[in-house]
Amino acid sequence: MKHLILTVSILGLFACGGDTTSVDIQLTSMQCGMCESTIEEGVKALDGVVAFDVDLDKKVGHIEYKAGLVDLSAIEKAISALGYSANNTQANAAAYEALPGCCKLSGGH
Ligand SMILES: [Cu+2]
Repeated sequence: MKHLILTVSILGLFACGGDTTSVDIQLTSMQCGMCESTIEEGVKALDGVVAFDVDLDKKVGHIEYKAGLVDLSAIEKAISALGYSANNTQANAAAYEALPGCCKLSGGH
C-alpha cells in the first residue's frame, strides 16, 4: 500500500508540470452566499484543485485542477458530500439534511 501511495505521489509530481484542466460544474442546488462559500472552501481543500470560482447567479462553478491529482468525479463527490448537487451527481442526502434551512431547495427565498 505504501508503494502504491508513493507511486501515485510521484505521478502527481510529474502532473504538476503539466497543464491544468478547466471545466464548469453545474451547481443547481446552490441557494445563497453561504452555499457558495461552503462549496468553494470544500472544493479548494481538495488536492490538485488549482482554482475554483463559484458564480452564484449562474449556479456554476469554474474549476481548474490537475488531472493527475484529482478527477472530475472525485470533485463532484466532494461537492455531494457537502450537501449539494454537482452536474448529474445528486447531493448526499444526509449532508443535505444537515444544511441550514436557507440552503435547502425549499428555503424561504
Ligand atoms: Cu445557502
